[in-house]
Amino acid sequence: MLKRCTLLAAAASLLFSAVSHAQYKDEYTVSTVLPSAFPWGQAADKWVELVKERSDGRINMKIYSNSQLVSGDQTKEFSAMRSGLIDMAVGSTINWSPQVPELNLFSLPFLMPDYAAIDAITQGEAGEAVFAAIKKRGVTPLAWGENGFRELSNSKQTIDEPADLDGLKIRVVGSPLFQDTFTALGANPTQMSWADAKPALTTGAVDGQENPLSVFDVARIDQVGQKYLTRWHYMADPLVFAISNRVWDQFNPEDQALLKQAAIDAGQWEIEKSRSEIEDTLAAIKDRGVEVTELTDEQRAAFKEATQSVYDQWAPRIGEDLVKQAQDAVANR
Ligand code: X2X
Repeated sequence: MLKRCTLLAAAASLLFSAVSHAQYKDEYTVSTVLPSAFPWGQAADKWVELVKERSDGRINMKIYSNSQLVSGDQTKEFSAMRSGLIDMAVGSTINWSPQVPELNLFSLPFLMPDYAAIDAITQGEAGEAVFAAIKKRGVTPLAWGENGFRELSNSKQTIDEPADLDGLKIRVVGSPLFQDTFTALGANPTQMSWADAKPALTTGAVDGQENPLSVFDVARIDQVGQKYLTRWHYMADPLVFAISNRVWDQFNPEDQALLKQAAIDAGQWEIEKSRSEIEDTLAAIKDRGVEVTELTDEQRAAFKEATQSVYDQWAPRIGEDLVKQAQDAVANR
């Protein structure tokens, strides 16, 4: 009897795995903005590699970089995932913030002074609340990665106080929050995709931009006239490994756990790697003749002060409680 039961159970489980396996796609699309030459693309590569390895080749994912699945418009990536046009993505909080207002949290100027502050938010209750907000809007977040602290570059002059930004045309991406930050600083912000950014810098349609050092370095932003770089660490954009709810629900619980753990491991690997490379990246940028300005605490405080209005404008949209939770996490880090 026992033997028969065991056999039956085995047959049932075989059948179940055959059926559930049959529902899986041959290949899942993974969207990214930046390709493999950048830490962001490497985070996605690592995820794909770990999933393939741990599933013995049952779950295959293919990366489409340069936002090509949304014709270069990175602010449409989240909607495309929600509607099932894209299965998975490793995306920046900035690019998804038009659809998930809570993600603007990370864009609040000077909220996170250092890596420990980022971790205090992402790894704590505020991070959980942000993940819940993403899930509610149709996408399942699995893990955090990191694009990095975004520094300011321009083609005109050294910037070490807000007045230096006066009238400068700055390329920004994503959320209207950036319009408000740069307007508060007296600059003239213009929103455009990453695909349009380099051409705009080349022609001088804009004077400056903000991106992590790794992006400045790999994309060779110095070659399009960006001679001045200010390390103001005004914000950092985490990356989120995520999967459309519709696709997520098709995986059995074991494979859901596998996908999630692989994302966590890939994210941790990428965060550590990109943080450890930052000094070398900085040296490489300086070697190419870029003038790098480090702000003193006082100078940074002046920028912080000048952008306080952004909190008043945005805390209600992000959620006052979430902003407070994040501020407390930073204060207690
Ligand atoms: O467009 C940018 O600046 C980039 C590549 O950093 C993002 O996608 C947020």
